[in-house]
Amino acid sequence: VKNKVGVLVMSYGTPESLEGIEAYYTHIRRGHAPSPEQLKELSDRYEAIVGGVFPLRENTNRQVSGLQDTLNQDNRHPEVDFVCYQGLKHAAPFIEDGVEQMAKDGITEAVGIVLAPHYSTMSVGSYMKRAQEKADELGVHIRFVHNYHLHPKLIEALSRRVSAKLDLFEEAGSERDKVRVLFSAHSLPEKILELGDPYPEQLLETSRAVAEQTGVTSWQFAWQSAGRTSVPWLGPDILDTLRSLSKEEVKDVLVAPIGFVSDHLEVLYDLDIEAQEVSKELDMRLMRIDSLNSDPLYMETLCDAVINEWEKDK
Ligand code: FEC
Repeated sequence: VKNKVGVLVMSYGTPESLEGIEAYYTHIRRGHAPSPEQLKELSDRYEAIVGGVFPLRENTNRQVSGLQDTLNQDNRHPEVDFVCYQGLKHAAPFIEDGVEQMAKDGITEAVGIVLAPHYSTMSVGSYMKRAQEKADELGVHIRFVHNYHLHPKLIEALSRRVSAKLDLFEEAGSERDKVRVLFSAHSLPEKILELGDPYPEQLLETSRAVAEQTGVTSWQFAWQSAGRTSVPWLGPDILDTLRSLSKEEVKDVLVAPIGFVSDHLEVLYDLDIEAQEVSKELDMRLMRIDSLNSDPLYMETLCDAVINEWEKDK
């Protein structure tokens, strides 16, 4: 019998249906229900996106099963059976449900990984904290992958996507070197800076590595999808950046949302609808790199990160 090792694969989570948006939004807001206007605004955004109303759920399912297959095809540890469990931050199955299911299946040894490459106390750190608490309660020994933002296969997968879209710009008659590449990620409240959070620096490290590998010299970083709260969020915001690029007479922009790994609201609405609209008004050509979804190179990145973390205990 093979030794079973649990892999807790954590992701943001999305509602099950339009009726589920209120409960989901209330969870994100730590138990505070949204106003009817806020709820309508969010529901409208979900209804506007293409590719299904809640593509994140299916994409996460595919990533989790893809990772499990990749782990078990990897020949470093034939004696181990890696079993993946999903744990979502704001929807069922919640992070705690995933840990509980592992414990029910008799698993005592596990590795946790988040489907987001960069570490922040407010993102990856908060997933880890919840998983650790539940694991301690149930006697599951769990270790965590903190980040994998410079894994060579991740950089390769992102670089291929940037190059593919630069080819399209060329085919459309633009000059490759004149395309401004805008790397982006989810903004967070500015207070993370006081905590010495590594998130902004790790994002710049990924951006630099991809720029280097693709030979891109004209690039910058912008934040997107800042929350609708009264506290200040990290900037510059991507929409403001588009407006200032237009003043510099930049005509072609390629957005590379390196902080995200899947097609979901923040990409399909905030970039493909909202940022596209702004770029049209500014008479710019805007393209975005394809999301990683279950690209084999991304699955191999996750697989490698999990195995390396697990081996630290051996
Ligand atoms: O497609 C989907 O259904 C889900 C898309 C989705 C992803 C996502 C990723 C991240 N978020 C992060 C931080 C915050 C903070 C707040 C916040 C709020 C929202 C709201 C929606 C939402 N987020 Fe999200 N996020 C996604 C969706 N997010 C909807 C609520 C309405 C709104 O503000 O737009 C503010 C919460 C608060 O008030 O305290 C902070 C971070 C990520 C990327 C890392 C990760 O995936 O964990 C960071 C996908």
